Amino acid sequence: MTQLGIVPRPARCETQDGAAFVVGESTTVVVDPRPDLIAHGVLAADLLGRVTGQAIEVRYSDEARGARDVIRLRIVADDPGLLEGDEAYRLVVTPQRVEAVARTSEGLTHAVVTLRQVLEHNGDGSWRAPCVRIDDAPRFGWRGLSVDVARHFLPVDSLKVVIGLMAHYKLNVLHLHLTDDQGWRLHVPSRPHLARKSSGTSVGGDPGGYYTPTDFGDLVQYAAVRGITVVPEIDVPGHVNAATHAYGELTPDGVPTDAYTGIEVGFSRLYADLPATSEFLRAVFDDVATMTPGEYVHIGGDEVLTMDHDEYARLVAQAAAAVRAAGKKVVGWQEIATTPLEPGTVVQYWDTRVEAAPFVAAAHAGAKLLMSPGSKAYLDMKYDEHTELGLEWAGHIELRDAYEWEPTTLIDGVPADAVIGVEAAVWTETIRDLDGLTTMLLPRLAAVAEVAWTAPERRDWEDFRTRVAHHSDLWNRIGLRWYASPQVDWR
Ligand code: TNX
Repeated sequence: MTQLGIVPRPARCETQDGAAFVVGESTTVVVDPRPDLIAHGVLAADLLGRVTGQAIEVRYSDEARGARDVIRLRIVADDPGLLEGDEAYRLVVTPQRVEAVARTSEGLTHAVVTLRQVLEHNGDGSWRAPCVRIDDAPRFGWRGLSVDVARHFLPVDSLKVVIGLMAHYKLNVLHLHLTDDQGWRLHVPSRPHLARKSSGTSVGGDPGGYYTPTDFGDLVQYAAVRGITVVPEIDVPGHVNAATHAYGELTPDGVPTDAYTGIEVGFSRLYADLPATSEFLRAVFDDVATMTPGEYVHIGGDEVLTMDHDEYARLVAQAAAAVRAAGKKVVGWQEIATTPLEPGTVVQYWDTRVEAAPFVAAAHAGAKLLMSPGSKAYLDMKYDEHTELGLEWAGHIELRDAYEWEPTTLIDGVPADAVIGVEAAVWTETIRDLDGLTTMLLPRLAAVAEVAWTAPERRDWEDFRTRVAHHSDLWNRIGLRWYASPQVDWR
């Protein structure tokens, strides 16, 4: 049996030796003449065409059932053969045709990127997909990547590359850490000085920037077309120097704080007793919620080192109330688990050095846990001591470390069904541009994606390392920088 390099590993995959579907000049993508499917056909043709280097035509048809040389995409609400869940898909490749079936457009995108992953050079300029039948669906509904655009700003075009990579690995949540001590990266109409005054630089005095509401809408749409929801994070009540720099009314003496380009954490804060604070929280979260079609808004809540716990809890409650009043659900870093939470709040676990008790209590009170353990899923950690970029506070994370962990047994006493999913995170204190970012993401993002997608009994390191070896070819063709982990025999 030929081994296909599909990552994350599908639930079921049967290959047949020898025969293949050839993607040639006359191959077309065929969809039913429905507006949503037409858009899908165009995206699929684009995704596949970029790999093969040849434009693929899209046709609409009701009569393509028997047609040859076609890649047919179908959304079928009641196909009994599909696995359970909104994101399930089936991909069947025969020498005559490729059939992709799903219940939703998200599922269909998973089928298309799977096809893209199995395409191989024929040697004569054409491409082939080995004959295969795949039935697949994800383990977790939240498969995320958090990107820190505050420490170093990342332009829209670079984020689109990241979104493309996420779709390739079937990740479906892009969490943007939009604000921190060093910069405020989203224009908020009701508080215009935030982006105007506090976006000019990045860590070390590197160039800054911010997203206008139009830029942000563009990102949200670009992601949505690829099955990805954007979760914006406004980090409060710590990590707020960019806010106190723009609005002096947020500080006790009314004087704006200085701009900050270092990488310390924990020193900045809001003040619960200032009248400007609650108005600020309400206005900012309201505006951000308005710009966000997704269900969730992230309130941060991490690393507040200069405030007593009561005041911290009051501020977290105010931020959460503002998010809920704007019709969204709340996500926060793990520290919020020490405060009273509404059921359905998502607690993002990151620091594995702390006690389990608050998470167990939060889970029993109806909170959900999102797993981003620093020692496994923080993709800004160095691979080893020779890695040029990155930090080391959570240790070194080689590819195998990012792969071999189980989200439901990370925290003693948290029931498995409280785990909503898995999120990788990449912080950008040391990462200055897209090349640096992809060097830290690849290949580890593929590993975390498999942890999030594939059932534990289907996960196996030896199997993963041979599959992921196929992926460098595409990274190279797209021109992405990546880290050649010595744990893989790259092809
Ligand atoms: C911890 S994780 C932080 C960030 C840093 C990161 C660096 C978390 C919620 N806070 O402020 O950027 O470590 O790895």
